[in-house]
Amino acid sequence: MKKTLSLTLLIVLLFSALAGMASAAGPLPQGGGQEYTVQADDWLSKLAEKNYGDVLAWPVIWKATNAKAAEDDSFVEIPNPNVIEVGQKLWIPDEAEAAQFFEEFAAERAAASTAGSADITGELNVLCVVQVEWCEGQIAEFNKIYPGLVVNYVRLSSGESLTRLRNEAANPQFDVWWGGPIDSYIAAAAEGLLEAYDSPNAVNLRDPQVMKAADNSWFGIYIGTLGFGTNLNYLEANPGLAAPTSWDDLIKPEWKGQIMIAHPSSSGTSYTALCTILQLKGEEAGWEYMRAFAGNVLQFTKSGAAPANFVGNGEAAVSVVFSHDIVNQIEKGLPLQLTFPAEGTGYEIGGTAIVKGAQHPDLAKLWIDWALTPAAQELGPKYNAFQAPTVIGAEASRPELLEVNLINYDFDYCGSNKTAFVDRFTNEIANADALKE
Ligand code: S7P
Repeated sequence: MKKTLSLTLLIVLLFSALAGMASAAGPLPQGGGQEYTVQADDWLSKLAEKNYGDVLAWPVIWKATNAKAAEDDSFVEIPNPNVIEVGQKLWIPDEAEAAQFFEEFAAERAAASTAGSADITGELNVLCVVQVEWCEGQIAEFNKIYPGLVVNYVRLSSGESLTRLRNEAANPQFDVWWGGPIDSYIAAAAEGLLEAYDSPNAVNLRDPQVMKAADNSWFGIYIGTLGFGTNLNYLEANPGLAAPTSWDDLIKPEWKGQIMIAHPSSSGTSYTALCTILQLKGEEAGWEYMRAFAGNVLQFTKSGAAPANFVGNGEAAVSVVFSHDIVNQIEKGLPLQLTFPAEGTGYEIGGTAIVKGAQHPDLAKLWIDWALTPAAQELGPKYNAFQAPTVIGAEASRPELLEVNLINYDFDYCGSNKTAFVDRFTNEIANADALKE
């Protein structure tokens, strides 16, 4: 199955939780529910979409079937919702029951956040890809529930972190990789750099089909959309100009030398933008566009979020960055206007994974379990990180960042072509010799 997350799904992510689920659903079974026998190629979220018009209602069928199994021998308990067998009997509850099951499930997941333990000791090494403030904040929060652990971290951009994992494959220095778009995780998994882990908290994911690897080698922990951040002072000084609202605006002559973006070899943000263009325009026209776009770029940076800061400080007029990183700079007082391309923008699912051959795999598992709890995922805004969470029971701090026109971003396509696309960009469009730090 292709890993894509549709606009509908993203909108549903925001509005279908808890009590909203039943009213947002489609043709709910009426009059006490019904039995269903599993067919080949069925999975719970697919059945949830068919019966309730909402892929995210899958926990309802899971919970309802397990409740039936407790009182009726013809039903079998489903221990792992990702595994259902052909011929197995499921229970599809009616509207009222479905809403009740969903509410119970969400409350249960919120309450199941890791309790932690002071007795666990040791050292955990984290390869952290989000902004330093969030890396440090998240580690401090983890340490509150595991005070006996010494947690070390290094912050690198996505591409750099993937290179680091490749270089250290024979002697891994990191236990856990946290943050950065899953394109890099898909590439890393294909190269055997990640360790599969069947986390008990993967059940919290809103859509496990899309938000984790089928083999549990990585998990999605947040969602972010690409946007444009334009310097308001520049617009004021150039009254004929308006902030761009289309990818095509960025290749117009008026923005020559006024655009900043990271280089896709180092940055996951920039790679998301590159792969967005290749999907929106098709590969041939996409590469042509990238050539014109690069002609308007003042300078490529190493870090994906940095252009928002540089542009906010007047070094250029427009930055192409994840929208939550633009919001971060606006919150800090920089004069930026956030806009989105009307024809559609790309987005990320941020990932986390255990590194293959990690020296402290059991401690890495504690990190992953915790990262998949609503409590951990709701911490972002405290550390100026405004991505949307991926787990049930955690609310998005800035839902409006997802309420934009999104392309049907194909993570498998972007992940499996990452090395080839980055090499082509570097060889044919712009080398990575003098990236701005
Ligand atoms: O700042 C948070 C964030 O935008 O950083 C990640 C980003 O890929 C890391 O930066 P690079 O572009 O430099 O790789 C995103 O996953 C995350 O949302």
